Amino acid sequence: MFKKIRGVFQNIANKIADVVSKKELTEEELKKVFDEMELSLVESDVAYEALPALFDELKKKLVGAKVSRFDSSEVMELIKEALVDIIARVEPKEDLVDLIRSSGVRPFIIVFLGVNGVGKTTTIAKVANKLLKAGMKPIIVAADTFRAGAQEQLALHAERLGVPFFKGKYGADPAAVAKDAVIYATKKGLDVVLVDTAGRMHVDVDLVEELRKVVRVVKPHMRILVLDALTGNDSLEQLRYFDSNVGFDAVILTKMDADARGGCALTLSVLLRKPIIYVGTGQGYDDLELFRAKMIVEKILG
Ligand SMILES: Nc1nc2c(ncn2[C@@H]2O[C@H](COP(=O)(O)OP(=O)(O)OP(=O)(O)O)[C@@H](O)[C@H]2O)c(=O)[nH]1
Ligand SMILES: [Mg+2]
Repeated sequence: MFKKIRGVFQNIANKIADVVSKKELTEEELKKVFDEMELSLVESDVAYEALPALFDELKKKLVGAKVSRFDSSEVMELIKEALVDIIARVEPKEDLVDLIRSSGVRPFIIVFLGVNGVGKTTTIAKVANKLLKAGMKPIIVAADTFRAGAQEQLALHAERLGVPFFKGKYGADPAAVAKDAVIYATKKGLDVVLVDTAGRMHVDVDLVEELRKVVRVVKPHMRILVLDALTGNDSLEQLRYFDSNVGFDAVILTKMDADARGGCALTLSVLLRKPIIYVGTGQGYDDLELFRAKMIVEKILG
């Protein structure tokens, strides 16, 4: 995991350690090293437009740092601190479970959004598992009434977890299905409604209308955009597309366990203005971790 970006930062640390063997690091020296490494960073999925903010944060920690016999492991520690500061910008204030509990809202409605294949359905199962463990009663709703197999996949997760499952007929209006599910959940005294939506392509105009309608009709308390770490810079496009067309409140970043490059979390930390609440770290129900800057940096830099 993250071999690529780890190598890049190690390289930066080595180069810096060379430059500052006897004096403190200047901004010009840091800039030179950073410029040399720009391409490698971009190849590790750090978006080009995220580079200035990354440089600024490194500058704060490294320029003027005076360490006798500056060695690369010390530089690495400073780089770690800089990355923690950047990534902490998108840390959630509290765990989703606590947020739901303290909201006092019942049922708390969450709509999951995202392009096809990013891991929405799997993530919903993981969130349901988390809620169950916290003693809450979730219901899973299939508002993807279009794709063959979408409902079955969700139904199977619900059955395995022992969570109620709600679906409409194939081809039914997803917004109506979601609304019915909310009415059902209210009657049954359930705590959280988890609505799965159709993926397809993010340039699909009909889908956007469909998602907007779901949001308009069920008025979710939270809209979670699911992004896939493996899609690298495409995830930036996805979040901008969803931001301007549907809107979202928080992100879950999936497939961190399978990500060899590692820059996606860093890019999102710089450019996202919403919290990343969890990261997906595998295919099992327990493979959903709270997003914490220190933990992410440990994963990235080892
Ligand atoms: N390694 C790994 N695989 C994951 C993770 N999350 C999801 N997956 C896998 O990614 C694939 C797609 O996941 P789905 O949950 O079906 O994705 P989706 O967004 O619901 O897809 P559509 O319904 O087609 O839009 C599945 O094989 C999942 O097991 C994760 O955190 N790590
Ligand atoms: Mg799905």
